[in-house]
Amino acid sequence: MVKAQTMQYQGIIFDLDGVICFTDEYHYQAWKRLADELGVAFDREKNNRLRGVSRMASLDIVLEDYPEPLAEAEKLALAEQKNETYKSLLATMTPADLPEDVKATLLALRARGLRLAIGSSSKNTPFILRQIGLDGFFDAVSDGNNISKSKPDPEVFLKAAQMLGLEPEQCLVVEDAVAGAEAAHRGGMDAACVGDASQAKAGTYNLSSITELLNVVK
Ligand code: B16
Ligand code: MG
Repeated sequence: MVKAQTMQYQGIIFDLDGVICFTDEYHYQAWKRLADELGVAFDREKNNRLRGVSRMASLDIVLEDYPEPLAEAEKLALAEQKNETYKSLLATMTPADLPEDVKATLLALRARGLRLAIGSSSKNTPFILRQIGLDGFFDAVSDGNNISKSKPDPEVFLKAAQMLGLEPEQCLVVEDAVAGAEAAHRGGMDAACVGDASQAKAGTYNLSSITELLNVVK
């Protein structure tokens, strides 16, 4: 999967949760509260399986050990309950929750003339970007509100590339989820991975910090 070192990317598509900001901890807390109420086991290992996965697909994973099947309407209500908890945690975020290394990396990439986009499965993307002071910063935002298939399907990244006016192979995806890295590859894009996906060696580049992006991208 490693491309030539001379690869010139023109656009960088950033996953949001787990890359730009650490809302993954809030997802964990919100799912944990729901799981405790339902009496099903839920831990950080299981939470890792939810990275990049849509809200309803995440619920199915949370309910794996639930003793009886639930009707669609009940599942929608549970997903909504989790989302309300999650949103109340997001409401506590401020621009101070944008990590300094992420901010510095974004500004350095922009100064190099790269086009920058978000490619996130989250329907809460606009709210999160406002909370951390990045509303209007990106050249394109593709998120859970404009896709019909979640990662590992490449739809969210292909739409981001299209919004940037670039071909998939001109874009580099930055991801923390194995499902997200797979989505990038299936869309014909390279992936630079951090966190969980980097540990799993799921990327074209497996980084130990986001600032290493500045070595990968010209
Ligand atoms: P929401 P990403 C993903 O965001 C999260 O990693 C995943 O855990 C979550 O289930 C999904 O968004 C949907 O989020 O419930 O807010 O619509 O990593 O693709 O930025
Ligand atoms: Mg993520």
